[in-house]
Amino acid sequence: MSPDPAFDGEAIARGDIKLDIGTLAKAISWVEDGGKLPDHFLEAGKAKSQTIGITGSPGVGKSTLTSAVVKAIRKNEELVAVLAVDPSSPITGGALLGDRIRMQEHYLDDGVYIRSMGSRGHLGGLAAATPQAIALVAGAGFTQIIVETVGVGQSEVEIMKYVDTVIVLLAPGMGDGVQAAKAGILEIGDIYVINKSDRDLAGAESVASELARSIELSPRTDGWKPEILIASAQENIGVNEILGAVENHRKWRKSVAG
Ligand SMILES: Nc1nc2c(ncn2[C@@H]2O[C@H](COP(=O)(O)OP(=O)(O)OP(=O)(O)O)[C@@H](O)[C@H]2O)c(=O)[nH]1
Ligand SMILES: [Mg+2]
Repeated sequence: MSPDPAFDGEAIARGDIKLDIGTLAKAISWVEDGGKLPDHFLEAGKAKSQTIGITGSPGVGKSTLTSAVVKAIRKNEELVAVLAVDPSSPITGGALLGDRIRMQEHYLDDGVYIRSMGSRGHLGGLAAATPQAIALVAGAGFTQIIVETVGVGQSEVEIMKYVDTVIVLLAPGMGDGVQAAKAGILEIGDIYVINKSDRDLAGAESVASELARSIELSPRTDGWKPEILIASAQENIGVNEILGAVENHRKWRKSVAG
């Protein structure tokens, strides 16, 4: 589809097209279809929002954790947007339905904006649309933004470049997965969360220590030491600690930015 001619990047940036809930949905479709916002608008969006990316294998609990984090953020009355990015398949009914169910307690809350984004067949397009969608929701006043994406390939690594803090979700029994995923998601995590610890605490601890060893062996060149946390999104265990780690990372980023 070609971008909707009713939209114009410069007009949005100037504020001539007001970003309210109704326009937002259409404007995000417009960037998905290839519409382009000016760079200064993207920069402004970045400056006024805090973005958290949540990635990890299918079914690891990303949407459940997102929902728990949204709930925690809403306690402070802050506006929060969720962009659920699904690059895995053009037919996404299953996963998106899952996301809907997981997030349904927030659907009646005006302070929460939830939007699914699909690849429409080309992954590069989704990676390009993500920072623009972030700028749009930021422009509409949603200053806390969570981007959920399935961590299976290169396009997710790309998408995660556009967020301030990346949370990589793992689950017990994924020890081998940690090895296998090393080249991919293990490069991008600022925070690692071993979820589903309610099911297998010892298993979660063993994934955590294996991860700690891997990180020890190949420390990051930027000086940030990724935090490793054990949680249960479903039981709401460890969610405040996760937000604490996000805050630590934010402070660190500020300190290195000078
Ligand atoms: N026991 C347990 N189950 C969990 C936990 N977190 C999520 N689940 C369950 O795991 C399943 C998948 O959860 P989702 O939150 O949809 O996982 P997801 O990573 O978003 O899945 P996709 O978006 O499809 O990749 C659901 O049945 C959840 O109820 C947890 O902490 N403990
Ligand atoms: Mg999900």
